[in-house]
Amino acid sequence: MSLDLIYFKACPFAQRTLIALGHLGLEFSKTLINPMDKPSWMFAVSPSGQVPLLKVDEQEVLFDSSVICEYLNDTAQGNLLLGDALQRAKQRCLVEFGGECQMAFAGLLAAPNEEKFNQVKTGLLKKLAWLEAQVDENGPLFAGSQLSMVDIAFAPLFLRLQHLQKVVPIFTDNDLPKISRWSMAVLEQKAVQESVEGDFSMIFKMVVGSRGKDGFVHKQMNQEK
Ligand SMILES: N[C@@H](CCC(=O)N[C@@H](CS)C(=O)NCC(=O)O)C(=O)O
Repeated sequence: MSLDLIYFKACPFAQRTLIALGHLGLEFSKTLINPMDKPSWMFAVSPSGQVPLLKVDEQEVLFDSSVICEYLNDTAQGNLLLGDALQRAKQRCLVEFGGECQMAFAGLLAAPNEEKFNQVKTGLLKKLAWLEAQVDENGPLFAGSQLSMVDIAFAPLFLRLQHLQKVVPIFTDNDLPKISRWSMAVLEQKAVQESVEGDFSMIFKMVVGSRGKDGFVHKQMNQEK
């Protein structure tokens, strides 16, 4: 079987699939796309024109990171989804929620001024406060010691929050102790570290400079220099 991942370098959803591929030990190739210059063939296989896409055996194409991660898990007979049908469904709910949190994070970068930034931040913190209550008491990962689909779903957000917090504080360890501990454990995972190509601080700067050009975060970042 051949697997080709079609992705943008800075895409958090593509990063989820890279983590799953690495963790599950599957062999794959990668096709890097420039988001500013998408090839026309992409629209034939991706109705939304989004990445990640997974080409299987050079024929079938799957889209949506959560679907791709589940397919990879099934293919490798992995155990990224744990427990009975209801427990697995609950993990899928959290994966979906991870996407919502990621979109809220994108809103922070895009905020044109401090007022809008604080408004979006309040929304994100509300989501994270709900999430805090769902995290395993002992950790270190979401549901204990084993990496799961929920860890993979949130890993890209945790990485981006870590970099954003160097520029603008969002929350402290005391505000969200379980998420803080969980995110540290997730970012220490080998598959998470290997999912980043090159220096992520440079990638993050590039994203802020394009997605959030002249916005609040961009200005704060430039003031830092
Ligand atoms: N729900 C999708 C979201 C994917 C997504 O938002 N991808 C972004 C890049 S991070 C994209 O392709 N954006 C390009 C566009 O919308 O034109 C998933 O989980 O795969």
